[in-house]
Amino acid sequence: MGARSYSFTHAITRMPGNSIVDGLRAVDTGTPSLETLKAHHKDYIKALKSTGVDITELPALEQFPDGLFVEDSALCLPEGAVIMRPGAPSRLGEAAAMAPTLLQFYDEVAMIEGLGQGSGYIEGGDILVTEREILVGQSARTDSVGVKQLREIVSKWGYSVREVITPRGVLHFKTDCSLLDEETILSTRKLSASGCFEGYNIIHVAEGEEAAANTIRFNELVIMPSGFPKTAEILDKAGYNIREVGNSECAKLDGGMSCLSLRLSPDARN
Ligand code: CIR
Repeated sequence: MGARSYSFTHAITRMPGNSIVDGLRAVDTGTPSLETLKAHHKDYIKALKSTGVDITELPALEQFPDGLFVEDSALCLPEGAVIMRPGAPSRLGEAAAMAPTLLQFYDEVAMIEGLGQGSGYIEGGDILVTEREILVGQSARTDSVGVKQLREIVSKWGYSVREVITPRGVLHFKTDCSLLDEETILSTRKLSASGCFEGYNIIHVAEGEEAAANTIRFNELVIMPSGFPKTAEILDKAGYNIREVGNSECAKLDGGMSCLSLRLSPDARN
């Protein structure tokens, strides 16, 4: 097994439901087509599967329009999983709904608990796990209390958590960056300008292709949204094995490649 930050044996996805048309979005750019979204989702799963992993495909949860964006509901590490506490009130229940599935994989499933008044919140889209640390971007969905709770849980498993800032107006930290390998991050210029990736190699997405920053390194593949030819060329020239997947419909809901799966290697503890 290679680097633990991008080597996975399993992934969890959730089918989009009819309620997807009610999914959250910062700006309304039109109603997503369920048919096209389903076709893209199928291609996405095919790309994951092509690396030889087991995929758990969960059924749609109509009561949660954003339920297909499973990444936000949990953080999966080899040692255990942590159920998030989404900052979007309509998404709170999605996290709890993921617990039974995670319990099939892990002995240890921890939870970011509500603390009554002053409760923290945190979503998986704000968490970037690299080979040396866990970066968590404070955002409109993730606050310091949530980050502190996560730190308390994962430090027991030997991880260090660094709190950074998601740029204003950007939904999640990983909307603007992705891990490419042990040392390398793909980022927008806006995010890297904050200095949060000091000590890493940075590859910038091409100008005007900021939406290409949300990709995933998944085993040997870099799965990226289609329609960003300049960034695809940069990554290809840098030696990455790219797979492009349509994302036009999820993009209407501020979703991308990372949001659509939980990626895990539950048996990779050493
Ligand atoms: C939301 O606003 O919560 C969803 N419409 C999109 C979530 C995207 N998730 C992610 O980037 N991890």
